[in-house]
Amino acid sequence: MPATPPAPPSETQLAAEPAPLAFHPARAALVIIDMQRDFLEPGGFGETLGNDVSRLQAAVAPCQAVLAAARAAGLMVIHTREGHRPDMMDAPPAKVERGAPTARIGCAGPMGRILIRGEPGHDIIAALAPAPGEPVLDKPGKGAFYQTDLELMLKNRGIDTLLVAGVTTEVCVHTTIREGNDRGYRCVALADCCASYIPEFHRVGLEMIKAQGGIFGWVSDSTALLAALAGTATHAAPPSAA
Ligand code: C5J
Repeated sequence: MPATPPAPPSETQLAAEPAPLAFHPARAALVIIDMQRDFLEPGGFGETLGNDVSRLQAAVAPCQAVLAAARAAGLMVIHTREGHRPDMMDAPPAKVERGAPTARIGCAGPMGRILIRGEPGHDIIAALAPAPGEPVLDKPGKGAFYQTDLELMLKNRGIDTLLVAGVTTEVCVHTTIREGNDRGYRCVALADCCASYIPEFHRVGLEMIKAQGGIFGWVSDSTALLAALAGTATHAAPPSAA
């Protein structure tokens, strides 16, 4: 006989735009997108594209704060990494060949082969290292749902709200939020926990999410999430999916 799901904990209110959002901590996941050395450190994929990677550092401390709060509150925490198999069978030529980087995906760099799984540059930065038991999702694309088991994990854990952090705002964060929105999740971008190499894209990327009544999500920040989670009980055993 199937077990009766435990009653969900009480909702908490998150200050967000375009409107506050009520969510159950046990049904929310913190999804930290691609906080990898390849994007944040010199010599990686981000720099080969001509970017100033130091711009992404602003998101690290806010991410650390929400990660600690999410763990304390018992939220599901998921880390993602963009990258490819060493044989690059999952890397579309159209992606590898695009643009004029100083080194393409798969080329040797100071942190190993660029954007390749198992290489030092593919690792998540030490400041945001996943804890044991936290899923680390390897994705070949920009969105965290594409060709991954993210949706299955979320469904099995009864998750309906995604609190999204990471880099870059207008690429992998945006794509993941758009994918999640289309699948029926309430997706919240945590503004100061996201960053872009191009500050204007970060600003406008967030505007796009919350415009038109929240056309594909909400925008909040680390301060608001910490306040929302303060005083919430530990929800280590979330309810099953309905
Ligand atoms: C990019 C990402 N920008 N994680 N990837 O290529 O946003």
